[in-house]
Amino acid sequence: MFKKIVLMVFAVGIMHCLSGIAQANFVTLFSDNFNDNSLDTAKWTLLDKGGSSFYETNGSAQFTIYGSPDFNTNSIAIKSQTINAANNWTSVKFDTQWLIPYPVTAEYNFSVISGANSLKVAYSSWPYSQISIYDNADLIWRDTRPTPKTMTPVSFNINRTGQLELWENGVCVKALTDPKFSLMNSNSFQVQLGGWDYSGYPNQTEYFDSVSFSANTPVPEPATMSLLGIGILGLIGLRKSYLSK
Ligand SMILES: [Ca+2]
Ligand SMILES: [Ca+2]
Repeated sequence: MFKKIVLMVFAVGIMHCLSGIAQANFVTLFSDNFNDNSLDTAKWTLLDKGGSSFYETNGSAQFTIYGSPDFNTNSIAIKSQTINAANNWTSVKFDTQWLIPYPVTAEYNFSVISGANSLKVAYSSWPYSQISIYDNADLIWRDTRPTPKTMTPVSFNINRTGQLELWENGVCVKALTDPKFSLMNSNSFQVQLGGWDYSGYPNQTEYFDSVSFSANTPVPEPATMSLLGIGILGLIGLRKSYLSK
């Protein structure tokens, strides 16, 4: 009986995620592998509010977060250049790998941003290890979850219809649906990676690698194109018959 329930839950979870985005055909619009030991300033702006540090080293982006009870003076992040997606995108996707080997009290996060709007995924390690998704300042989901102690692929998918999916290591962690999520009507994006800490605990480090942002944009299929062609021919025919009257 227990096994049956587990299987049912598993199936529902997977179906929920697959129904939206996972099978889409994404084209990469922005990427960085952090492999040359210096931050590519054509791609990124460093937002260092003080006390913390950023290095591109050993093939990854490394943030060492120093705590202080003020986000505005003690957070650190890198924010990407503007990434433009075609205005008929159906889903966009942020992919990376991240590693938080010794979480203590800090929040470790990444965001997809458009102007003043953002969707953020954050691990916080105090009072216990949990993961949260925020739409602007609103917490829209939170659950307990251990931080990734090895470099772990994560994917945050945003569907135009208002479905968000969070994947970790190829497994759907959470799908949320609300057509009123911000970013649904945006065509230009930025991604941001970083962290901050409320406490005074020093030297909490997180790593990111293999960042990419991609979009799925529908391409008319041959069958659709020929239907479109027949439609246009039909219209021409109608116009001709109208004019000949
Ligand atoms: Ca670099
Ligand atoms: Ca790398």
